[in-house]
Amino acid sequence: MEEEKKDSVVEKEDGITYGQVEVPTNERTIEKADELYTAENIQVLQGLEPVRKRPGMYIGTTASAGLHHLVWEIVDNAIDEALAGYCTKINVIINKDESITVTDNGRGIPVDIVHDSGLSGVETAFTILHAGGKFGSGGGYKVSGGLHGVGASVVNALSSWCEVEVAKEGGLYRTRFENGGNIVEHLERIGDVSNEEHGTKVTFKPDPTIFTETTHYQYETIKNHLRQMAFLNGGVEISITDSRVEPNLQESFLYNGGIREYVSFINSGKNAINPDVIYCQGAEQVTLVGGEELRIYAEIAMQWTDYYTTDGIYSFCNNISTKEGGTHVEGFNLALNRTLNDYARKMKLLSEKDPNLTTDDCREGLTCVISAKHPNPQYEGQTKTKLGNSEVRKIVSSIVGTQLMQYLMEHPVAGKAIIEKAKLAARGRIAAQKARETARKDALGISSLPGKLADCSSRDPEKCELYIVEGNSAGGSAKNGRDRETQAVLPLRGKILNVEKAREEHIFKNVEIGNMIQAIGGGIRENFDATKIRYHKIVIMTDADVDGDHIRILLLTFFYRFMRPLIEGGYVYIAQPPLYKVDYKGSAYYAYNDLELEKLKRALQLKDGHPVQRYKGLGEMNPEQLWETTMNPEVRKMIRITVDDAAQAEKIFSDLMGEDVLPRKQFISENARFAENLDI
Ligand code: TSJ
Repeated sequence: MEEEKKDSVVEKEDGITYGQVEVPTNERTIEKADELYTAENIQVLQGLEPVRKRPGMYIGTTASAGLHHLVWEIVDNAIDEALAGYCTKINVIINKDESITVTDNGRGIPVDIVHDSGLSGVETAFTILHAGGKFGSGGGYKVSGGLHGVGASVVNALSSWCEVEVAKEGGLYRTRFENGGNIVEHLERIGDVSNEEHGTKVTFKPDPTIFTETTHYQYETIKNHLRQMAFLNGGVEISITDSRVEPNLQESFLYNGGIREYVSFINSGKNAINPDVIYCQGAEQVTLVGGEELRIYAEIAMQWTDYYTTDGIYSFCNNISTKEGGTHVEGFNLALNRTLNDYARKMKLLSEKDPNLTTDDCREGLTCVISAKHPNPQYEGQTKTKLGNSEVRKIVSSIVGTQLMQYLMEHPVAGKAIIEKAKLAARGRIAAQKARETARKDALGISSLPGKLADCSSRDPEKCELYIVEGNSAGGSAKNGRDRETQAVLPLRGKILNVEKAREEHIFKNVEIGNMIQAIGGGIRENFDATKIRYHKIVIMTDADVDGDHIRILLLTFFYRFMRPLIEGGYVYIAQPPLYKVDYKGSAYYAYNDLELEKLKRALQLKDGHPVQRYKGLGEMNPEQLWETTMNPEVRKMIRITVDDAAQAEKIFSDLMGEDVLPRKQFISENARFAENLDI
């Protein structure tokens, strides 16, 4: 889905129009004489048509994610102003008509005429592609920036209308664009403001002819993103208001502790090994071959918990999540491993004969946020979310190497606890290795599919579905009611193991878990291979009661920890069995929630007191009913599980599995904050 970002040097065509102004052709943009520009900075004026022609090139998708991407782009610009040191507060409002307003208290976008375009700075930013940075004076560089690093002009191009107000140097200015960025009101001074008042206000309405799938903004999605931005940019207050509901929803995020508070937030509800979050930071000036000076900044916050997982590292570059890691993470791993081993030897916590701790040993239970800011980031990897700049490796490793060692020397109690945790991990690793070997031998012995699995006959994974069903009786109904060609059924007995709380060696001995691993067939953990899975839909089917909720969460946690690509790839679903059945004139009608039941009663004009059956469990349905309501692809409803923010997912799972029951209840009542409803 990701498409490559266009080169910033664009071949110019004849007579390109943008806004309503004709651009002279065959001229390279003249750069300001007092600024040194490299080839990469040379930009050619270009209108907005390419954006409307191929929106996917600029925002990835025109589905819900792309719709939200527009907000991220605008907010990024305000965050840049904050990083430049001129803005402390950003407000985001979802308006009643699903337009979005973003305001900041920065300097205000420049209103002077930009020589190259003949337009005001504001109009230039909003009507010329790749105009970002053109009107910016020297000094701070743009470090923020969405996945594709495009700007206000892209948002404007994809909006049915867009209004900008700037308060600056005593004046209030305003301009308006319509139908994909045409200027309908040029920037004009419309009033006075006090000299202390300054800032930018942008309101845009996404164009429904572009966003054909949905124009509905998700409060939770925007809230989570803004909270993440507030964590990554400590000291900037970011608020969200949802004006679509009465009373309005409003939340505000301000973390003066920045990523330290991010780590605390992720770890809340877990038991900490070191009580304080350890924090390292530093910047380095790098001189490139051409003599260009770059300032690279990195900060790292870390805290160990009594968890057994090694995937608690959340890395970012320029506020963008680097899901595939990269040089900043490599530098961190290197320094972490070296420092903990050096410290452990120095403090005699590891004896001469003990082997070194591995990186995974050091990472067990660790929650860590790594945030780098780089003026010229290079992204690699399958999804272009892997930081590639090699100079970052040394910068991060030197920051962590020095400052972590210093912290440990000054905090010997925490230091000892961390080393003991890593030593425990090493012991567990060796035990797990043995358990795995035994498990492999066992598997070789049987090498067949689990006995309880009623497999489907098709061998085309794309067509095949695996129903994981709570209880043997529901399993029986599902086996008899299913489409034998494409639907397989694996019944589970009772509760499955909580993998969040169990050591790996126990996990591998658990029968139910072994059955699922065998049935799905893609392996686990780092050896998981999504191309080998035997079913492209894994459907969790549990009762609509407390036990069912719990089993569902345990299963999701298992998939999240052991087969994460299954969740990331959108292969996991939750079946939605009906809650009610109404018999009326010889036919059966089903309702999946209370609202539907009310609608149904009205539609059938049922008298009060007409009998309604409330299903207490799947077992109450016979095979035909189960097929008819829950398994038949023509009519069933399923929820597809998605995860787009790893830290958020981590938080959800640890909340869910933690001792505290409240988050679990809340999760269940909200029916999966990270799940999107699909009618399939
Ligand atoms: F994206 C956007 F353009 F729509 C947008 C920009 C949206 C929002 C909500 C804020 C902003 C924005 C831009 N806030 N603050 C600024 N600052 C500048 O553009 C700016 C101001 C002064 C100077 C200067 O050198 O004096 C330079 C810049 C880049």
